[in-house]
Amino acid sequence: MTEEQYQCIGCGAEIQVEEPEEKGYLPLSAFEKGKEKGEFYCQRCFRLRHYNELQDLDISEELFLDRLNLIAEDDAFVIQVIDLFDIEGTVISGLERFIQGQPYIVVGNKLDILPKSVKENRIRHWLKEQLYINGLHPEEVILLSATKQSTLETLISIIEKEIHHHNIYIVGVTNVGKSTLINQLIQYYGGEANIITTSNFPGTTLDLIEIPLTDNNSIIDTPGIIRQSQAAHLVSRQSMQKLLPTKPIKPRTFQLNSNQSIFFGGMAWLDFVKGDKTAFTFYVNNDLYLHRTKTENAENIYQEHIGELLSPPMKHEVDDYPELTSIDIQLNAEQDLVISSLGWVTVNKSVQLRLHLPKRVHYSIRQQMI
Ligand SMILES: Nc1nc2c(ncn2[C@@H]2O[C@H](COP(=O)(O)OP(=O)(O)OP(=O)(O)O)[C@@H](O)[C@H]2O)c(=O)[nH]1
Ligand SMILES: [Mg+2]
Repeated sequence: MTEEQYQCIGCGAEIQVEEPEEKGYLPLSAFEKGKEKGEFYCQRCFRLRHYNELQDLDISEELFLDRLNLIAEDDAFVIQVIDLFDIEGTVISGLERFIQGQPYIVVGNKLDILPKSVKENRIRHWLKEQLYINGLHPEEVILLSATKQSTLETLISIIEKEIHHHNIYIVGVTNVGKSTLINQLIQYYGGEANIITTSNFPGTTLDLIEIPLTDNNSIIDTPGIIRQSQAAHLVSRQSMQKLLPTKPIKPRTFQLNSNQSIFFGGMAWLDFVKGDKTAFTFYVNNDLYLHRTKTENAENIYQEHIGELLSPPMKHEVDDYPELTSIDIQLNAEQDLVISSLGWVTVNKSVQLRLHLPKRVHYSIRQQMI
């Protein structure tokens, strides 16, 4: 007996009725109903879409790499989506190697979370430079908000041109907004709203989802690559929402003297070790509590208040939260110190800093963004 295969249109997983803990599961009765309707949403997507509840799954990195290989073999045009809030954490610097010379562009998504005052052209120019530094030379760099149809014009004009010759693949790290973007495009081309499941939980899309746009060519959603170096992965999904902005960031400035420290909730802290009185401007989620204290008290305050005054992590997450290691940093005027998925801080004079951060979390210094 040959069994036909069905795919969940929410996440791309192959539908199965046997293992509730695995991806693509549907109880038999729901499976039969789906067959009548000709469309399936797996149980995990159903819960995510209706209750914003996520069933945890082990998601393999291999699958992602395997799918990237498919792109190299296809006649592809690639759109790499990155998150403007966490560029260093979401850029795939090996992309050119993976897709082996296929044409690609980069979309800087979530433009709406940058402070309202920023000049788009300047940011685009700056982003291009950052991409060059990472060894990427895309045909175009576009800034947009996948959640706002009105910002998609430039991208759509590129898609209109390329779709006649290529399948278009949307790739990127998890949670950058790939599926949100495809849903907008589906709607633009007259399809139903929000067909593909999206969520603020990383690892939502599980396999390729192909949306035919012409008789021959499709636009294809892909599962995101999971980056353990993003601080957000160290806490629960609930805490994650305290870290990742959904509204324009309101920069917060502190006039600091040396020997003062600032806590990023309980995720990390920064000591101002040496330098004249300086303005420190933080670009982090508006809901994240920034606590100022004297450096000599910082260690004690951290031990006493992590999980309470200093959160996230929340109280029940503290035991699993990794120890912080300290890193000495020289930060110059017009540079940003960036912490993956926490945000960044910038100064108006050269300063010597000490950053206390879990070892796994990626940080970097870059030319000032804003
Ligand atoms: N503020 C803002 N949020 C966005 C934007 N685009 C997507 N998001 C949010 O980012 C989160 C992730 O979006 P998804 O489309 O599920 O991301 P994905 O890249 O498909 O993620 P995976 O399937 O896990 O790889 C959701 O909460 C979206 O609402 C945007 O332009 N602005
Ligand atoms: Mg997705």
